[in-house]
Amino acid sequence: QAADNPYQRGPAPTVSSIEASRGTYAVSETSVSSLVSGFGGGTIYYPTSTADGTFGAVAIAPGFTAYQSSMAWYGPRLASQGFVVFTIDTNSTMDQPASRGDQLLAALDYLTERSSVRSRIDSSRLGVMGHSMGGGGTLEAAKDRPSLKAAIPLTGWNTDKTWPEVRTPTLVVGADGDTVASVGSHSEPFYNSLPSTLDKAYLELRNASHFTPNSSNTTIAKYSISWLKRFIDNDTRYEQFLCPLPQASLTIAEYRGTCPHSS
Ligand code: 9J3
Ligand code: ZN
Repeated sequence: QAADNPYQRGPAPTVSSIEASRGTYAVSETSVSSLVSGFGGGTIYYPTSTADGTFGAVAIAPGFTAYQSSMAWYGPRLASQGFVVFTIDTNSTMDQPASRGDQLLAALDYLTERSSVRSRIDSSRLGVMGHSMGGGGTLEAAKDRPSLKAAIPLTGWNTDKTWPEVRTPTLVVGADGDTVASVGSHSEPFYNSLPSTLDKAYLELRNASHFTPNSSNTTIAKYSISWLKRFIDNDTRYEQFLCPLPQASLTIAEYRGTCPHSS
């Protein structure tokens, strides 16, 4: 760990390291019972070693009718880069975005206060992610808890299109071919309504669908890792992947954002 940033974890990143299927940390996992209160249980993925001190943490919610299994690939992918990752089930698969936001926050509280890995977590450095209604819930959680360091809604869905209240650096991920939560009705207004002074970005995946975030995806992974590292760990070594803004490409239909970053 560098003396100038006590939160920095892992080696200096490269394009290959953020695109890789795994980072440098071996990962362990532990299940959390569905009988806990406030959310539906889940799976915690965490770096096995305690030699590098504590880690930031992120809770991840699935979409409408879906389970933690739909988000399982993020567990080892992100934890191996140096985060504690909690993929959750919701109390009911029918829960709406506001409830999913409350459940993400309950999961973070469980993770930092009661879980078996609580001593491995820096409870001041937390983030949220989610798919579809879980992405809508991600915005709800950020709105309700401004101390969160990073938020990433993935093909998010919400009837609330306006998020000027958010103070958490937010990476909005949309899919160009999404017919369930079309970018024109969801991700784009979400991004546009976030404060112009906020560190925010909009990544529109090319040739992608509403369900693209449910399978391993290198573009989602590399920018999610960079966003979490930059804003949960304050790791400016990852700034190079976010600013200047990534160009449109075979996998990126559009990328917008606020550079340079202000936090
Ligand atoms: O979580 C989602 O996949 C939400 C999309 C949806 O079906 O909303 C309509 C009620
Ligand atoms: Zn609103």
